[in-house]
Amino acid sequence: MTFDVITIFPDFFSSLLEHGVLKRAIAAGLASIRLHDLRDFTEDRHRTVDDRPFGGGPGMVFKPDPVFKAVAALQAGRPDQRLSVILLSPQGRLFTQAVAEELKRQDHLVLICGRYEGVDERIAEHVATDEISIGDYVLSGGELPAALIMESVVRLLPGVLGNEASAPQDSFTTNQAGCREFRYGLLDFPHYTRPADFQGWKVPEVLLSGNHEEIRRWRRQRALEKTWRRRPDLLAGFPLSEEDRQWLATLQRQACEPVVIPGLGEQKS
Ligand code: 9D3
Repeated sequence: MTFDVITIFPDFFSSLLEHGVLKRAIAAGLASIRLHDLRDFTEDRHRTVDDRPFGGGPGMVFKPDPVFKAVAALQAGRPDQRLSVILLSPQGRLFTQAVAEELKRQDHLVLICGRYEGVDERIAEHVATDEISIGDYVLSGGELPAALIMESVVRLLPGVLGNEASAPQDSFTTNQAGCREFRYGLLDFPHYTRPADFQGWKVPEVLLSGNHEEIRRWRRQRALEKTWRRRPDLLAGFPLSEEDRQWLATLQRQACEPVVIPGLGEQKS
């Protein structure tokens, strides 16, 4: 899989390519990441990539011409296929594991990293084929989002993590619109390793018991409980077993149970 990254900070990516999953995938010949300095596609002496916004307002906007030229140069190398061109922007569709699963099917992606107040809208309209945001928080540009997307897509490629035949098992559900959709499933259960007692903080007894059925049930209950408390949105799309439903009903009853505070409401004598 080939990623072509268009950025004014190509150096930002160098350490990422020297570590972890991206380094391994590149070394194994399963991914290649090519960095393109947007300023190389300018024509003026100052290598200008930005300009003031029409209509006024603060900040600067990426000019359309250098971005257009950068993508055109890449497209010229692949005249047979229309390239997938992703603009990273806060206005894009939200990046999720489902989007990563979708992108891993491509053999070539172009990633445009914006900066400043944004990119001339004509790039989003006429050059990009997709627009993606990584979440509802303000960053200074698309470089970190591009790196994040490459990391999460590359680790799904067959052979990268040694997961040659990693067929998705229980990861798909049907959403309200009736479409098959990826879900994380539940949040993970807690993990422990030795020592069984660390500074007086003990590992739950059940995990030391050797009773595999009890361990399975404990882990499932902890995963359900954590998901119910922190990410109830995930439960909406998750296929629950009858046992799961019973445990969630128990949690709900416990939560509705009035808290007993000894002595509360008693008259002082
Ligand atoms: C504070 C400026 N904002 C005014 C409402 C608009 C804005 C413009 C450009 C906010 C951030 C940016 C730069 N961000 C990205 O290019 C970006 C991004 C992000 O900020 N959050 C989540 N995903 C992404 S993908 C690209």
